Amino acid sequence: MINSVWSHAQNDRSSDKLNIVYIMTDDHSYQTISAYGGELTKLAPTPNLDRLAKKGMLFQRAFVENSLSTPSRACLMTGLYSHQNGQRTLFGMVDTTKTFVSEILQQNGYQTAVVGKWHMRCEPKGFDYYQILFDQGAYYNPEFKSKETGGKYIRREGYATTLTTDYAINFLEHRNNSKPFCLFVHHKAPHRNWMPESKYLHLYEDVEFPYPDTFDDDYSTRCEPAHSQQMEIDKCMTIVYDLKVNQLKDTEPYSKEWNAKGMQLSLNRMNPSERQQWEAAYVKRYEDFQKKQPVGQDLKRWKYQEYLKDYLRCIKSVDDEVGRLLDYLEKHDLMKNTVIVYTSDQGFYMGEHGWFDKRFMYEESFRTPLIIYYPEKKKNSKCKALVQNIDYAPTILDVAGIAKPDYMVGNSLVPLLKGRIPNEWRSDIYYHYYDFPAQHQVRRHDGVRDNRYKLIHFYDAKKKHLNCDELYDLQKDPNELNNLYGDIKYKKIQDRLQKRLDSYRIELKVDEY
Ligand code: SGN
Ligand code: CA
Repeated sequence: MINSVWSHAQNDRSSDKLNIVYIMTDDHSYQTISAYGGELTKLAPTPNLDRLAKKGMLFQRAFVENSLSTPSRACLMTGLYSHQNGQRTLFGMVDTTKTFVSEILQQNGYQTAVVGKWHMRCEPKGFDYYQILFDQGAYYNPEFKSKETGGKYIRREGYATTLTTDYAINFLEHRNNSKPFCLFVHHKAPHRNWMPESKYLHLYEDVEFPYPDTFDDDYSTRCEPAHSQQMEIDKCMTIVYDLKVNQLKDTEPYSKEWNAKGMQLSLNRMNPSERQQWEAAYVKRYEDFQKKQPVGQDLKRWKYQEYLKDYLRCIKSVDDEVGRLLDYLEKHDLMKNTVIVYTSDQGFYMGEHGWFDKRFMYEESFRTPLIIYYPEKKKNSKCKALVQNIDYAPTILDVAGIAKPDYMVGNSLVPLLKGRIPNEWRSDIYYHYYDFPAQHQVRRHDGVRDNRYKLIHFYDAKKKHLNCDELYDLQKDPNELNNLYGDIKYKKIQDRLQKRLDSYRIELKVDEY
């Protein structure tokens, strides 16, 4: 016994170098993490994410460079902006000649793994171990593929959030102890259509969630894109697919809404016991809907309440599973030499501006949660520096003691984690969204944000008359209701931001705007 412990310890060179556990959820809003202090979290707290925040650093100004899944993942892997790595839109394709951060880690002696949602069209590159979901992944009994399944996706019994954590722990259990590791844990949850785990189907059943200040925004002062988007809870959130009122008879209103069949396919994945528990829970919602027959503002509010219940139930499972992973790391004495990141591929609207989904450069979707634990560094601290997902690859490399390649544009967050904001730290960030026309119809735009102001340029490369701009003073107007573009009082600021936006476009060789 003693011998085997001794030989294990002798082989365990992983403690020389820091390990990395990077956890990323899909569409998790900072508004629904208690450590960020939002109203919703008073009713739906996240104790395990808070536990991580208490041990580490909470970034209050963390942003993405393109608020969509595959672009965000390509940015993480390459350390490049969308136009540099090729993944501009959801269905686009990352340029696979670019080196992935996982490849660099591998070449430098790290053992690498990714579990859960991969989502990109290319195969995982630079991973010793992977267990990845098919496309967006399913919540119930989803298909995963690994090196061992010969490229085939195989159905696994269980709930996506739990299975993803199982695979993460499986990697940790069987890893090569003589090497440091980097493990990417990419959850499907809480992505649309927000299907909760069986044990949480009744959670928050009697809770009434507060409405955001901008719930009934009429977009006056904003230009065309805020009016023409298709992400309003009111008009675009569907009764059957999004809100699971799947008991409607074919003759009843809403029964043939968009993607009602998609809901059926999701239900068909369940085993009889899961299906029974599901029906027992959602028949109540159906009855409530039939009884109230809500229309107009009542319908919008009814949808919002039910949307939040499902979304927050999915978050509850995420929080539990993050807790399970932290327990594992603690139990195996890995907290002393492991950096732990928690983030999302972008933010999400929880009814702000009347919306769900993301894509816009407005705060709720542009910002993303970011919590980082760095062993023995500042505990329970908050950081207000402007950081962006282009910084993640350089940070991971820095943690691993590997020099950042010249082509990477972001900066390592390690100095910040050690409690120091370098003098030359950036004072603004660049954003660019490309996916139009596409689902939710958010127009293409780019823009710049500094610590106080934001300038957004919406464009249509073909129809110049659709081009328009918005300017916000985030200090005076954090909800971005008051577009100041063209306001003479803000001319100096507008000119300054325009100049900065122009210089970003030149510097980064942006080819459309
Ligand atoms: C799916 C969703 C959209 C969502 C995109 C992108 N529709 O297409 O609502 O905007 O994913 O999300 S659904 O009917 O399939 O649920 S992302 O997080 O992958 O970028
Ligand atoms: Ca996403």
